[in-house]
Amino acid sequence: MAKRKVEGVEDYQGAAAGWGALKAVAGALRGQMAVVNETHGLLTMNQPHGFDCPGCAWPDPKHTSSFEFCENGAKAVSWEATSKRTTPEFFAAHTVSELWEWNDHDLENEGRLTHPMAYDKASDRYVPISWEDAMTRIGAALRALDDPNMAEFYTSGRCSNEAAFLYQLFVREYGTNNFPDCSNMCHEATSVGLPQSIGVGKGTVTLEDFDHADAIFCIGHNPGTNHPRMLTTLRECAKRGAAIVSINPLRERGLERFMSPQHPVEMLTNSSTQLSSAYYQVKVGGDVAVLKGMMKTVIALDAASLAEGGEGVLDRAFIAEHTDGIDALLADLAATSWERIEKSAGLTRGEIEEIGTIYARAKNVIINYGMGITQHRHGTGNVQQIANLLMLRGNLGRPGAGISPLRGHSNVQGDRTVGITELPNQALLDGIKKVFGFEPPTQHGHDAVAAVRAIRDGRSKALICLGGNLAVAMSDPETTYPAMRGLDLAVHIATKLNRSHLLMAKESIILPCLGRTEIDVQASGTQLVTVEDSMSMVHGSRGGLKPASEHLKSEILIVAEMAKAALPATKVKWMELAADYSKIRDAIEGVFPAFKDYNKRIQEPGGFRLRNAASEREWLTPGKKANFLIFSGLYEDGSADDALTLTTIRSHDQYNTTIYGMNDRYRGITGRRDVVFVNAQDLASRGLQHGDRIDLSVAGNPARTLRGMTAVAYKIAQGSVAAYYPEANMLVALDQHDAKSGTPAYKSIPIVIAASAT
Ligand SMILES: Nc1nc2c(c(=O)[nH]1)N[C@H]1C(S)=C(S)[C@@H](COP(=O)(O)OP(=O)(O)OC[C@H]3O[C@@H](n4cnc5c(=O)[nH]c(N)nc54)[C@H](O)[C@@H]3O)O[C@H]1N2
Ligand SMILES: Nc1nc2c(c(=O)[nH]1)N[C@H]1C(S)=C(S)[C@@H](COP(=O)(O)OP(=O)(O)OC[C@H]3O[C@@H](n4cnc5c(=O)[nH]c(N)nc54)[C@H](O)[C@@H]3O)O[C@H]1N2
Ligand SMILES: [Mo]
Repeated sequence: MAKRKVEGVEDYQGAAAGWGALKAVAGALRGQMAVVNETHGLLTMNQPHGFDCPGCAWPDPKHTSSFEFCENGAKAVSWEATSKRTTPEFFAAHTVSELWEWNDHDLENEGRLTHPMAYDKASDRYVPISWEDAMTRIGAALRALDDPNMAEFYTSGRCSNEAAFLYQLFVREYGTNNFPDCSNMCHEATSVGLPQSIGVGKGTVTLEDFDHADAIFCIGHNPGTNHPRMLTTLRECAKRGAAIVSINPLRERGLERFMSPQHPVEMLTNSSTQLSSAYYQVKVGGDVAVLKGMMKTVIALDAASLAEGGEGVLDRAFIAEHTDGIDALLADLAATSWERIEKSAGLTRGEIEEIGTIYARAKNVIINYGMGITQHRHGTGNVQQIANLLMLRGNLGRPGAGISPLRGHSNVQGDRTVGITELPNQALLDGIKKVFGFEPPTQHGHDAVAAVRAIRDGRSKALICLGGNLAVAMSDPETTYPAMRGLDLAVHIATKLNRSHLLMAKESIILPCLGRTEIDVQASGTQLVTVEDSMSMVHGSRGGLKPASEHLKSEILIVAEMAKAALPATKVKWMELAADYSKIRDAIEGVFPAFKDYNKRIQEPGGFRLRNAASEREWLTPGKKANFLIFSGLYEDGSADDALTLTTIRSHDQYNTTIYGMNDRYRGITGRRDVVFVNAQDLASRGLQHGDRIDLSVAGNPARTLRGMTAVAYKIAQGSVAAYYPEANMLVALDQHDAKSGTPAYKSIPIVIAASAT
């Protein structure tokens, strides 16, 4: 049957990247930039003396390659380097109530913030405020709280190591460990799960390992959109003959085919490189089942090999010397039936055995994963089963093998490394005390969900945000929005206006900051900042563009001034540190020995790699071994029979809550975001059709209903549906999160769909 024609919905035929990407970049530049600056901005990105791309955390080959083309990197840069401005005149012309009605794209599309602004209730407008007054008010409000634990200090992962370090220092001297962080909504399942398994909460591979891998698994991530520079690496691997296996409910073009803009022959002949050698459309939330099925296959192949007099498939030497817990894992796998695995995975035993066999036959294996793994009620369990699978064949701590969580924000990993954590360890606390001479608080603080709960319950009255758009990124806007409107103080250090800034507290202040692309001049001269990528490489970033407004301050200076205003008896020389960022790096080195010779080592091309014990087979777990950990049972949703599982995903034209445009090219969507991707059979069995308007309700809780979405018949696993983040966040209750890590379950929401009532 021919598909019915639906406005803005078509099948996308092309490969990832290619001419469409070049066209999209040209469009992005035209839309945002004054022509003079564009080439400089783009050409210094990820160059030895340029700035780190704010797009994603995928590493660069030594930071010395010729300009690596990336469509979404170019969008991120042009969005920041735009010639548009959100000025005091703009705020004078629009009340906050009026701006609230604007959509997320239009708010940010007004351009860069230019002046510090404070909310004036009488006129319902943001009005200009001097930096001095802003700091005085913030300092007074923070000092007025009965308890420092009544304030929340959010971080979004774009800020540099230097800014993050100074921020945590300020917050700890102020007296709390309340550090809600974008990471809590992102890779927290990794940060909590991996240390228990292998003793470190980060990936173990380097870019060079990809040159030696025989099989590469991509589970629950979409590199064509979210880590586009990874496609170049995958392409090399595919050309070399390495197997690339994708496990994803949706057929993602970026995992299937990639036409490299750097390879003129491919561009000219319109050919492309096939990436995935195998693609398995797992049911949303079915990864534990797939991973257990793969492990069962490995065990069975091992037994068969031994029976034939072979040497087996398990890496027995590794397991004996380096691990604990294999017996419990074997017992758990034996007790898990194929029947249940097939049901939960939405794949047949034959298919899972195929994947398991590819894994078992490959000498060196890397497993990459993203939000499709972490943002579940069992996200930590997912991560730990990946570690188990790797450990069975000793695929950790040797060349060409390892675990590779794809981090989100470009410096989210670095922010964590330098102290943004609600659970400080003793070394961090001792380091701060030694270097700065004050006693940092030891009591555990709030993560993102806990912070919102505390704000909702009136236990926290102040919120400072170093970047981001917490209210929109967080689950459950119906809880989060009113909660934030009950604050006494809300401060947003930001580059662009967003919805979180429009949730008015008694006192609301916006502080505009420099972005990564801009020249940062302080008392000692032009400054450089540093960041850490997904593979623990730390390197410098130096902006080259003229700041968007003469009134902007760097995040570092803003934090320093805030600290000075809030802490009259401070022991830290804030202004000295802010005047010369190399002094901040010296302080970081003082607190964290891993940063030895920090200022010197960032001079090397490509920077330096922070040591990762697990990649040297040193296990920093209590038992000094890597642990096989059990996830009991499978993820089986107990909700109604007709329930589907909704996952929320990013379009190609968005950066988290920043909506660049309304297209999602690789999924064939143009000019709209109000779509839901559904398997054709799931539509048919409900009497629905491609293009129908439907409502999505949380199973068992019709009060949470997202109305009037358009159903798109899509190549998605049966039983699974997908919609865009953040539009679908109202379907995720605040309490729906991974019990172990607190990561909201943005990707496993039981829902029912029906023809729209509106
Ligand atoms: N251009 C751009 N780049 C970005 C971002 C952006 O928004 N735009 N965001 C940045 C950030 S903060 C992050 S965290 C990363 C996010 O990068 P990704 O992890 O790629 O993010 P998502 O779009 O959430 O998509 C995850 C993928 O998981 C799949 N998936 C969904 N549910 C499941 C499941 O249950 N199992 C499996 N196996 N797969 C599933 C989806 O189909 C999708 O392909 O990207 C970073 N880079
Ligand atoms: N349903 C659903 N929800 C999700 C997710 C999902 O997959 N599904 N993903 C989650 C994930 S992985 C993440 S990381 C979070 C993201 O959560 P956040 O990090 O809070 O959100 P962003 O959209 O990245 O923040 C955008 C804002 O950051 C500010 N900004 C941009 N650049 C800079 C800068 O250089 N400095 C400063 N100070 N501010 C800047 C701008 O004002 C902009 O409006 O969302 C989470 N929410
Ligand atoms: Mo993220």
